[in-house]
Amino acid sequence: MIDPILIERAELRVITLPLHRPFVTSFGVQRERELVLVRLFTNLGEGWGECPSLAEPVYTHEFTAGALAVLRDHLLPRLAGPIAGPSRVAPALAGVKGHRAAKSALEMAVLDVWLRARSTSLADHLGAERTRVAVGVSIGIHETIPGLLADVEKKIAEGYARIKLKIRPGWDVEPVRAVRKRFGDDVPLQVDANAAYALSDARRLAELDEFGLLLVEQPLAEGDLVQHAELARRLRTPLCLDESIESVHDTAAAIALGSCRIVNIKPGRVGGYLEARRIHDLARANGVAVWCGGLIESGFGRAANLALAGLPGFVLPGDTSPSLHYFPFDVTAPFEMADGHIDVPAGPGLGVEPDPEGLGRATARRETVVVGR
Ligand code: SMG
Ligand code: MG
Repeated sequence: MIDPILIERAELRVITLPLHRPFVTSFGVQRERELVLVRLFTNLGEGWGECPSLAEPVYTHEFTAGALAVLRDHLLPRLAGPIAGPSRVAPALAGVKGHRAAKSALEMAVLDVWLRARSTSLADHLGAERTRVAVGVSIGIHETIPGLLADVEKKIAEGYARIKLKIRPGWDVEPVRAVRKRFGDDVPLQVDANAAYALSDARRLAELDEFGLLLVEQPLAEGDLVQHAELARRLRTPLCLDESIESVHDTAAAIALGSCRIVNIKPGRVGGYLEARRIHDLARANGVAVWCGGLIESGFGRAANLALAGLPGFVLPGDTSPSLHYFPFDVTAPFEMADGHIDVPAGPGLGVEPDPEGLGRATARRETVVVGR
């Protein structure tokens, strides 16, 4: 029997990781990756969590300054008493609406502390069955088709198990056609619209059906479960939801309505790894495939995502590319990809340690919040 966790203090760090090149999606251009790391100091030791919100509220409502404020002023104070285990974190924070990425960072850090105290890996705790997972890569919107083809060629040569192209109105059928023409029909290929279309674009989107895509990810707005169900009836390509799925509750509604056949699970979008597992379990029980999405996390978030991606219902390659695909350096030791796969971390907790040099370089600012006693 291990004592309950008592959080003494938390260190909130804003880190900035430079990107090799800007990452362009239908909602904007990311030139660097700013995110918030949480380090908890407790009676049982330390743990790390990552809040993968963006610098601006353009993907969800969360953003760096808001995440810092909600962590400091509203979430950490709710964790001031003894915490019996990681499963008690979400209920303790439930009084605060939304802010799922910030909540997920705290649950992740508590998992890290608690699992280290038990010498158990996150992968084992979640029920991962694989020791290595297939890795896909997400390719942003390019200015030209030749530029895109050169990028895709490089990623195929690096051995990625699947290619995802970002699309938006004006950059959809032509780039997909060009990639198929150049690299053939055998490349596992999918597209992600990040909510850039409306149901009135159904005909345009149906033109993608001839390319044998694995899926079309989040074509319509996040609230459009009913419209996605209608679109699903008009396309042969399976629909996958990302932004629309913030909880197991949303997943149940999407499945009941027929809004998707596949779900992208991002722990930061759904409030944490335990909710992510519940979504996996529900989807699996209903024959809905899931895969692990990415929010350009640092090595901490990527480590935890790899653990999740080891669960049996994760039947499609995830957006879990090694961090050096995006960044010149990371805040943990970098993961290596071999044959399109990365090993699931096996060490206790998240299974990764901070790299003091990378962490020092990336840290833009930090503050300490006193939590208990
Ligand atoms: O982490 O490799 C990654 C990025 C994967 O394309 C990716 N994520 O909607 O699925 C998505 C996007 C959101 C990126 S926001 C920075
Ligand atoms: Mg997406």
